Amino acid sequence: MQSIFTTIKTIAFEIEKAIKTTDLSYSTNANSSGDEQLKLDVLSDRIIEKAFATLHIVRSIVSEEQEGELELHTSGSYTICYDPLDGSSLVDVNLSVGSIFGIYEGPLEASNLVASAYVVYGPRLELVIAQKDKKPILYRAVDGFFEEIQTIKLNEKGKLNAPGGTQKEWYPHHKALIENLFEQGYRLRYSGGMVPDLHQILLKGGGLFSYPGSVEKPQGKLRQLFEVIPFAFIYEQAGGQAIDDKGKRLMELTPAFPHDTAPCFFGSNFEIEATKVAYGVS
Ligand code: AHM
Ligand code: MG
Repeated sequence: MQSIFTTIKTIAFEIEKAIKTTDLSYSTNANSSGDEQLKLDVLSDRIIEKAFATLHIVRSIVSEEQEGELELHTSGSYTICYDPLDGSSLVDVNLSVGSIFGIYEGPLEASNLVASAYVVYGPRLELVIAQKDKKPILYRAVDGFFEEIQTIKLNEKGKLNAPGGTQKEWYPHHKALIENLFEQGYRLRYSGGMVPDLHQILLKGGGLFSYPGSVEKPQGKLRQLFEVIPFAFIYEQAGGQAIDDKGKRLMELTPAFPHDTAPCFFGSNFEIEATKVAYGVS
């Protein structure tokens, strides 16, 4: 597993460089979710595929930017599901973006996730790695190397509220949850990039990040394998919770297809309990 983390560190430096040097025009393709792909999405995807192709313990990879699973080494044990450049449409306005990695051993379901990691490309380059039975660890790039900075632990209750989705499509009970948190003094912190938004809540002690379902999109937008499950694992390892709109742990999800999405709520315990009450699933 260490070789996977070492490879992710190398990938982080390469993608950071690509963000700074690649033009921001569209490629001629769309991905499986129908999003137009930037040249930068395609390049980040290639960087990751090329890097994992050299690692024999990696059996296969599944990318948000590609249709299905790509076999790499039949003798390998791990499948890595990744979003090469989450929030890439924010690069042109110079906001932070990220890469997300879920490392699975066995069939692609949340209970088989053994580790996850994300990279934040912001004013500084940071990496968080989570493994079973350990608090997630924050690393920061200094002079071309990642230095360990701290372990990450959520407080029981936070102060931040990051509500995703389109407000006019929110269900009334969801709107009530979000408004109720603001009435209690929570502050809005939402950039439109799930990596920096979830990172901020983790490092500032807690709060709620939500991306709900709606009448138009009952299953929300965020993808289970590459986005939802890797972050659910990190939030649980940090002492928080991560649930869907039925109050089920996101770590119990089994996607039917690689690009399946799910409504999702990540937070410290107080805010997730409030979500369960608002959704009538406590
Ligand atoms: P992407 O993988 O195409 O970049 O989409 C994921 C991003 C998340 O980072 C963010 O939370 C969400 O999309 C915001 O989407 P929207 O602005 O459509 O609500
Ligand atoms: Mg994404």
